Amino acid sequence: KNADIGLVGLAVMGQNLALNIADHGYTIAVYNRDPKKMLNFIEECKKNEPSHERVVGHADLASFVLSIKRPRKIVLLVKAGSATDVTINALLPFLEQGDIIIDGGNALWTDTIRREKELAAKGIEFIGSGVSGGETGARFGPSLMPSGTRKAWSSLEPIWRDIAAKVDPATGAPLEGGAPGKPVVGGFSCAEYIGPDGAGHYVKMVHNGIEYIDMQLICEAYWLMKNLLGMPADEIGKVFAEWNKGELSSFLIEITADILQQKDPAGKGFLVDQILDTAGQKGTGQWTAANALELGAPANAIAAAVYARALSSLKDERVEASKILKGPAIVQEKDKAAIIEAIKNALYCSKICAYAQGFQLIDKAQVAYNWKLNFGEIAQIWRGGCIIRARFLQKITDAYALNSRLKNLMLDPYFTNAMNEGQAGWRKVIALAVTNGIPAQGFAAALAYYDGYRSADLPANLLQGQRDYFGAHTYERKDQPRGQFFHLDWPEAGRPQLSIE
Ligand code: NBP
Repeated sequence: KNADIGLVGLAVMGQNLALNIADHGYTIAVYNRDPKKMLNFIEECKKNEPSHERVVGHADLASFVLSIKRPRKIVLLVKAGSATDVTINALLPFLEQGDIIIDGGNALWTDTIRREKELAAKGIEFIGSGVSGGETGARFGPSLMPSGTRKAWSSLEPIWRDIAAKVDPATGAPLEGGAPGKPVVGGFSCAEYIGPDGAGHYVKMVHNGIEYIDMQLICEAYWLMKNLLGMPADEIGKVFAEWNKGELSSFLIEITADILQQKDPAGKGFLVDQILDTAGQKGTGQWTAANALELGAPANAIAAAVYARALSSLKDERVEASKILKGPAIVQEKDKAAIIEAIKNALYCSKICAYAQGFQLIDKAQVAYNWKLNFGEIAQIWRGGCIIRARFLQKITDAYALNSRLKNLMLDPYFTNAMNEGQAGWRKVIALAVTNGIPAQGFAAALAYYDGYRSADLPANLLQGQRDYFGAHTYERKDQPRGQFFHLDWPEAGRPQLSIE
């Protein structure tokens, strides 16, 4: 009984998180459904890992569970969905009251709420923890978004804080440089208690929704530079590398600069030009957009990113349609420097909208699911380790520190100013995309959100009139207090006027 923690699921995430935990001085018991994978992992650890003695493999669940100190902490990193339920049910006969299961998979938050309830009835604690950062994050410091009871969190907290990504507390800059056996220590730890039951997985899901639109916006910036300016991939990559030195600095911009400058190993120019233009998806972006629809949150840019991937997947249809459906001929722009600057503005302003939508959605969710979430802390733990880590997140942290009840990120003075400064370029880029027939649905959706949100008046007066006309749904009047509802018998009232015409 000497393991500090256990872990089930030795695929890419489980192996890396186990090594991260061991590097921080904890003894970890590991188990995988297929024992061959566990044995291979242990063999590899012995060859390559300084902390291998602290990783102990088990081929059967009973010995695995019994080897862990009580109250037991068992991390699941199995395929999200039914595999998680199967694994929990397999563990249950060996668990005792007060033991804690931590699901680090990308679970749907409603599943986490259900699992927490079912396990609480059996005296078992359940933490749903978002884990972001992919393979490298899991190995050297992910962003961790745990939720469950405070009691369970206090038991997990020391390990979770140790293994999470670290950032400079003042600047928010990630502290890099972790290596096997030499983890990064000190700094602000990107692991923070999010709230009860499914809150952690919900926040992780929205993180992924933001990731979808963040990636889509970067792709649109690349596509506009390629098509409006005729720039080759490596030159565009250098622009991204330059942008990475300023307010757009982020993990995604950094890897984009690398990807665009990568030569094709098969010798055909740049690799990006040889990659088939169909994007896959595993579902978290779609969950985010679907839940935004359900809660009535205007996350249209996040949804646009999901639709853009769906459209990209119709490659054969698009190839056929391109022979039939015509658009304007692209006229390349002459003033390269000015257009690049405008695209940069479009990217930054759209990105602000994407985050504004993500936080607005989380705000709706906390009301719907009875959570009390701390937006400043969420922004803080996204500063390091995760895929959307960015210099910009320090500004979001600052915005919520200044006003924890901020209604919309765009209303923070820094972001209001950024939108004011960038919007001329943003509008110009979208106009050029439209007149040249270049799809830029992420930029355009974000601008529609911005223009809609800043409009005191919208044409929904007519819409409500239509609803009242055909469905007697009633309307409120501008000249009467809110909450008083009116109905007109439209066909009757309208007919005399129609007959005059
Ligand atoms: P996968 O999502 O590919 O899952 C593979 C693991 O699940 C293996 O250990 C496999 O066991 C186990 N498993 C399966 Br599949 N069905 C099972 C079942 N019925 N019972 C028990 N175990 C089962 O691995 P991953 O990419 O490492 O991701 C792990 C979790 O972390 C997922 O929930 C994922 O969504 C989440 N996540 C992934 C990333 C990423 O970048 N990959 C990032 C953040 C979060 P076997 O070896 O016996 O088949």
